[in-house]
Amino acid sequence: MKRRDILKSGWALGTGLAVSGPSTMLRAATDSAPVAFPQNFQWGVATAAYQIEGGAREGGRGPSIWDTFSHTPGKTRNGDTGDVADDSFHRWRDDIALMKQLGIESYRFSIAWPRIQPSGRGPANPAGLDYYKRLVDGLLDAGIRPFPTLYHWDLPQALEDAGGWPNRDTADRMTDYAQIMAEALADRVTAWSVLNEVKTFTQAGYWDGGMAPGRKDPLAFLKATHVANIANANAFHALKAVNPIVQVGSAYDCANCFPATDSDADKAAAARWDKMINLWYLQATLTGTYPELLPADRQAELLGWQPGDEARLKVPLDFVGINYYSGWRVWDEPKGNGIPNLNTRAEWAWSPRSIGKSDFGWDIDPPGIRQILKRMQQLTGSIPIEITENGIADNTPPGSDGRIHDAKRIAYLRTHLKELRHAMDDGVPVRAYHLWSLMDNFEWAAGYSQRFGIVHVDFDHGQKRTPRDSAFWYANVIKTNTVP
Ligand code: GBH
Repeated sequence: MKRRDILKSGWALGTGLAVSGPSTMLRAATDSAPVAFPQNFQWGVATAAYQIEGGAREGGRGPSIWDTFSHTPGKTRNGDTGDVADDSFHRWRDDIALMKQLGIESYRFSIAWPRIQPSGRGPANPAGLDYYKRLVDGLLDAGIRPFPTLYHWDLPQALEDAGGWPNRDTADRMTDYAQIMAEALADRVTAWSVLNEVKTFTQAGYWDGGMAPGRKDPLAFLKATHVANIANANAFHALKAVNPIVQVGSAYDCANCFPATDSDADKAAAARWDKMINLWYLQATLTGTYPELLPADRQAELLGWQPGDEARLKVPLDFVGINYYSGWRVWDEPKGNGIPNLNTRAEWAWSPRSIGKSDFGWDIDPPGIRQILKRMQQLTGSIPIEITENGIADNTPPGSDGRIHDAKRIAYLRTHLKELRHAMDDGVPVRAYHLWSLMDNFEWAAGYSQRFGIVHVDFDHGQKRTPRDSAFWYANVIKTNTVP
């Protein structure tokens, strides 16, 4: 079967499923000639507040669920925390200078809610606002588009103490926070992203417990999904109310779902998992409805659905952000998994056409980015798409020549960007790409063990930044607007 046909077999089903194919053929397909990108395509990098800022107790910042979680023994690798991280709270000028040097055009960063509202409610903390105003002004001076995310997982601890994401009040708190930020930055920010990976923070935070706040309650997870979807729409309205011309979207972690075997049961399970992870959030936002998955007669109760919620969920996003890394392997699980009707077991970071693994152990599947974009476009149609994250953990240490030859990262970027360009040829309206990440940072539960940066950070020696080979490679892609 040809690669196109492999992908088509997934699209035709409308499920994002695909069957495996010989990986050598896929490699050949992506190793061809250089590809040029459209003139106005935007090249960016991404980071997130808790992963890079440090300054955890400075500037009046309150505690977030990630402070609590990372300071709880056994939750993160080596007990690592974001207390200092990359110290970007103090070194942001250097970071901007570095980006300028590399020719970065768009910087996706996140705003720490607990810097703005230390207890998640009430008036804004001026020192917190000042930090982001200076950052945004610095970016504009450097000719870089500031592209803030309102929520990249650092919920004020006080809001978790009040029930967290399963508590409907959190969606209203989000409205206030979004309004504060819109008023503070409306004259200088033209593109906003509301939530980062609502699937990951609800699922890992409330169902499997591997991330903050670390709860293991499938029914709380379901409620959290609905509250977060409403919060997403609330923030959209709040941002638009202050300045209707701003572009507002959200970043969704989308992934291909591969049945573990050819059995009909596993294929059906993969289709259910696809609804749960790829549609449950984005479809709710774009249409006000959930995919058919939960028992129909229990859905309202399971979600805490209230009359009028369809209108509360639905907003016309200006763009859709997609984070892509790897895929899921999915089995039917007749015993169930705590979510009524879902009956799946799913393993993250797998692909039947893997061409190798990242240092994090995630399967590398470059055609997967084209496949997932085609799959999501069934829902998003002509709405512009921004790749809000894509990248790889490549932990290659500095060489004896002082340089860092991260060849695996360069190969990853080259193949994924070419597949992305193919998706654009297929008609997917992608207008920007943000590489995760500008620099090594606090990789959540994995602590500092996984390095995603095109810039190396020496955490033992004053957070010294050293661009890797991939940084120079990416700078050249940006300069030439072409992937070699
Ligand atoms: C992104 O998430 C994050 O946005 C970013 O902060 C992070 O540093 C980067 O990627 C690299 O990891 O935990 O059950 O959901 C990572 C995306 C996380 C999504 C793991 C799938 C699967 C297991 N993935 N998740 S679960």
